[in-house]
Amino acid sequence: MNAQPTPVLLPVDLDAFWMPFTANRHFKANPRLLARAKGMYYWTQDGREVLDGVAGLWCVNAGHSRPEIADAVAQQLNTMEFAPTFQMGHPIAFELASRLAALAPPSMDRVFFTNSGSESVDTALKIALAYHRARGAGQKTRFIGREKGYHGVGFGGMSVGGMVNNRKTFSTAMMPGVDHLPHTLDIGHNGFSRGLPPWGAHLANELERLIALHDASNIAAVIVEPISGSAGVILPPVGYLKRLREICDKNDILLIFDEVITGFGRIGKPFAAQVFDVTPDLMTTAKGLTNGAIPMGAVFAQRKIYDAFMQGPESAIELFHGYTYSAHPAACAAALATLDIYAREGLLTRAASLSSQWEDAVHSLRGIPKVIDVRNFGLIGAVELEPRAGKPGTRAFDVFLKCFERGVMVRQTGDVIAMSPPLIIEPRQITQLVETLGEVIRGID
Ligand code: PXG
Repeated sequence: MNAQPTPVLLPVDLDAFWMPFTANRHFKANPRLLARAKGMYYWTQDGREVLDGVAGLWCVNAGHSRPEIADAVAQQLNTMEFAPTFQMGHPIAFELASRLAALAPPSMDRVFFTNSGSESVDTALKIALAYHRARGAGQKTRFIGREKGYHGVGFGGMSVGGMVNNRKTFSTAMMPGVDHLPHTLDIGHNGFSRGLPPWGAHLANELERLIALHDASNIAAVIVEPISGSAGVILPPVGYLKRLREICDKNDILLIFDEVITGFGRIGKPFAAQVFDVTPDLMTTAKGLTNGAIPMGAVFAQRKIYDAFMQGPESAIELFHGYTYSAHPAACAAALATLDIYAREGLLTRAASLSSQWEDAVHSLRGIPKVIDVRNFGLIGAVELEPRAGKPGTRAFDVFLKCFERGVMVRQTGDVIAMSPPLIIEPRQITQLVETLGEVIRGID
């Protein structure tokens, strides 16, 4: 990549922007400003090249600044910048839904559009409640999430999520009627597993315990990420997801897969449901849907769920839910252009062909002092560091900062460094990413 650095002026004032999920004071004292991006790289405002090891935030699967997407969005904005989708429609919304349905597991061919992962999750939870009610089982209202799960920051997603920092401040505002399965991270049994960990399928049986406690007649749905991302990459033990599916089937409970990070090729097929051969009832997506270019999310529903709503008078609204920007024309244009790129460049299956090199690369970090686990699947990798005594998270945060100084962007959560590069990554860039990370970890106290 030999793009010319364009000088970008430092903003005069960093005070007004209240940054999300950021240590604002630390950042504003030491700003890391990104000014441009192309392909596998960002450039900082002072012109330094930074290899993107995390696809922005798990979203830029086809690499940065794709002109096909920019052109499609520009053309759409010049043709019709907005059109309502409440009691109206516009053609590319329907085209996009059909294209998405064709990528999804066979029976998941109904698509509800949102603007983010958080909205997708809240939408899926509401569809689950309304579905049961539509079939005369309106008492099925409880949800089951999982410890360490991340389902965005809406009240619903936060409640079924299981990350304590995201929950503790809002404890009294949690949605009622939610239980959590145990998470599946167990370094003692599974440390340094390559791919899926062998131990832990039985943890899915905890669902039976919760069913025995509440009775299946009260439970609407179970929601899990097939692979947890935000919590520091937690993989499903071999057989675990199939077991969850079986228990849900037996008890008339919907299974929701949150595929916000695993969707759109991250682990070698369009969706994790296909990789793990487990079809959920609802699937939440966002991020890679538009390559991160325009905010958009989508909830995929089994046809039987949609059909359950299509009762009653034909002129009546079946689901009182939707967003002003559901299927926004610019987002639809971005998504269609993104799907074209994915198809043309084979990106939705590219992670499968790179995954063994990726696995070898990330596992080469085993043996470095302070590395207590390495995890990988598809084009996802994580390195867990021993926390500093009394200062959890600071070691990995320092690794993140040092990597950025050395021209590599990784993601830090707790004492875990996560990596999820754009799916266009080349083998030499995998080497650069992992070698830089290894050198930085070796040099950190
Ligand atoms: N579900 C999952 C599984 C996610 O990973 C969301 C829902 C929420 O999406 P929105 O678009 O509302 O942010 C996410 C978001 C990280 C990281 O550090 C992960 C996310 C966002 C920011 C950082 O891994 N995932």
